[in-house]
Amino acid sequence: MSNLTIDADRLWSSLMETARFGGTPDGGIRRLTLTEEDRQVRDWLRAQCEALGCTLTVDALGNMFATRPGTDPDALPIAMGSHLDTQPTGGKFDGVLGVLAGLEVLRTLDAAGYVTRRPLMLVNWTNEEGSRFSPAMICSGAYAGAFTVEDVLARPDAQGVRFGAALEGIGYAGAAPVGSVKFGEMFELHIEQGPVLEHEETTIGIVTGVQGMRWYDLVVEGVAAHAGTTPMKLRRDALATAAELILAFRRIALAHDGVATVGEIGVVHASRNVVPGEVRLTLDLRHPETAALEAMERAVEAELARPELAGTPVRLTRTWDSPPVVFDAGCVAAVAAGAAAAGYSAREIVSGAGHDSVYAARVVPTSMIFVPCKDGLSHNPAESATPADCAAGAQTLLNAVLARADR
Ligand code: HGY
Ligand code: MN
Ligand code: MN
Ligand code: MN
Repeated sequence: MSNLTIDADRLWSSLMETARFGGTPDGGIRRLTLTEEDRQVRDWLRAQCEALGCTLTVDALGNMFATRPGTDPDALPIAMGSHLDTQPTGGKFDGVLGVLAGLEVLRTLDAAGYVTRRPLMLVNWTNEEGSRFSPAMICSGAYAGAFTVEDVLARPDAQGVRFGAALEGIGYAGAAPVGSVKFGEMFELHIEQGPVLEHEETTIGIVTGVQGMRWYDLVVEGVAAHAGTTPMKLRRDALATAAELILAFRRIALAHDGVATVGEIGVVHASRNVVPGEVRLTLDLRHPETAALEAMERAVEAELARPELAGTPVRLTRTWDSPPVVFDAGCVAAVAAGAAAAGYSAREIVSGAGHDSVYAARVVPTSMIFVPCKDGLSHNPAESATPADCAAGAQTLLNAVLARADR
């Protein structure tokens, strides 16, 4: 193992510097994919990578690949990366830590004049969050062949702006065909976005896999009616039914030891003195095992079929299915060895959150590194991690990558 050490202050300084692109007064970040703020942070990253002598390739979905040459130009690069986009109420670390830690690895090698045998590659995946354009991880998904480029480019946001138009608008519609930029392995550093590592006072999460996720859209169809003249027994109140469903989904998740989240609720043509006639919901179901996800989905369907809901029928559409993922044992071992070499406390963990590595793992050996975040909070402006933990994650990344880059 090399004795190269990342520069913790330089990493932290870049995390704080990039936090201004979309920074919000409450200390969070709102940097939705393919917005002006996203363009700013992409331009910043491009400049940093080019200053290190990397070659930047952008593909047709705006995925960015910066390659640092090795001594063997024919060897497949080792990739490090994550995403720069955030949730509308995002924080300073989700995604960007993985990109900036990869940049810190490149900076450390550059400062040491150290050239690896295999090239190294830093990746920024477009639209990991799936908040503006659904579903999440759609561009790493397209890279892995799970979505066509045409399908992605045509997807509209809530204002009807198509992905392709937004991508053109920020100048990151690249020439490289999606999937054409090759790498041999992927290592992604990310905050855990949950409370386990912090609770156990463990520095590094050796991520062995990612739980399965299914997304649904639901439309509850009632009848809009006068709020004053329509007796309770004669109402077809879509919002009352939606309220019952939200609690039913919660019971289903608890019964299966999974998670269920009603992410958005919209009352169509809402007005305070109109009985809600139509309500639209989103539902996010997750579980580490496919059989349990199936069982949860069947339980949701049974709930919607209850005779009591005949007056407010519900249309359910599954819009995304991301099966559970098991990461490559060799890459997982490289992360464990990278943490051990630096003397960090570490434990294996399955990711509750989705990440671009879910799709990277379909095409190359992949693993992830987690570091703790305060109170396990994420997708929240209060998201926070310590400089020491961020540095530990980056050092583990450097150690894991170097162990393979010179073989
Ligand atoms: O939803 C997710 O798990 C991811 O953070 N987009
Ligand atoms: Mn993320
Ligand atoms: Mn996220
Ligand atoms: Mn994520």
